[in-house]
Amino acid sequence: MKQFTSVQDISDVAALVQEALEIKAQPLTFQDLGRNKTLGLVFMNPSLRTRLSTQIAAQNLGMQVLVVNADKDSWAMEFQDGAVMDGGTVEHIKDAAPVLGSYCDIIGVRCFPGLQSRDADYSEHIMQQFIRYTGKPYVSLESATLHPLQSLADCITIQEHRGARRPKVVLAWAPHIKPIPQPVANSFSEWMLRSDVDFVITHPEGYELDPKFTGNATIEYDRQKALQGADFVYVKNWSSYRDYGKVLCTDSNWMLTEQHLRDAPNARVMHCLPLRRNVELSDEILDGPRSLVQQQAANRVFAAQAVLRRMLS
Ligand code: SN0
Repeated sequence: MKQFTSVQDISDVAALVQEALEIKAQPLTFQDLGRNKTLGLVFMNPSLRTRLSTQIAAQNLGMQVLVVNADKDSWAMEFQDGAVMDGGTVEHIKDAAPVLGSYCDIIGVRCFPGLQSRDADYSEHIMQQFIRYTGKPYVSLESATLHPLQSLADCITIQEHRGARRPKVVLAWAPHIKPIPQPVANSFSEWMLRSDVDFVITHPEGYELDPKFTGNATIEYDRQKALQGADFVYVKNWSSYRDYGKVLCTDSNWMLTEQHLRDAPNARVMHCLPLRRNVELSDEILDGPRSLVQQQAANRVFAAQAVLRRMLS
């Protein structure tokens, strides 16, 4: 595998989930596979789980890891082709990326969207330039539109906690205090459409995601109806795709509480973290037996390890 940027890079989702579960049972089985190989992680934005879980995964495979916090301790990078660089940016991606490529065997990059221009963000021009100019296998640490390592960890978590019958999975929009990008929701949708689940998305009108990622998923604007009989409820805020980057709804009733789950007695609740307690999700859910957020975070290691293992093999 040369690239992990989307579920489209995976032909066999269920097999990859299975591989991750096998790695979870015995994380050090392939500890020589990555010997003398270097993974370079570039963060244009903050990270806790992605950073640490990917480092642990690489370590478990015997790799060396280099981390660059490009938002802080390296040179401000220019991504515009033909730019006259007489302003704040110091070096062009065309010059910086080949350097990373020469030092590393696999490159991972986190590059959030700017939420100013939908066309620019959805063209993934930053990620595409990293792929092109490093010339090395590439793993997305969350791009402008997708967060595949998170979604793989979510699939692993659902697989571990599902019963025998096909589960009902609901992606439920929740409020936030500021505009948040769409990648986690886009990505979860495209992975759910490739999984053995019934998938429903619920959000206020105006929050429809890019149909490129939601395909023929059911959209139910009545959240109470959407939640009926749910087995998994994935809570997430995102800003509008239609009115790009805008916050259209601040109704605090969209925060998920126990009260909203009265018709879903067995529902387990998921969130990728970080999350705003008592804005997106209530304390009673997070601190209670329904919550799977810590299990999801723990599974980030095995998601990253399954992907890196395929890249090294
Ligand atoms: C990011 C997002 O895409 O939702 C990263 C999630 C892994 N989340 C945020 O930016 C949250 C920021 C905040 O202030 O709550």
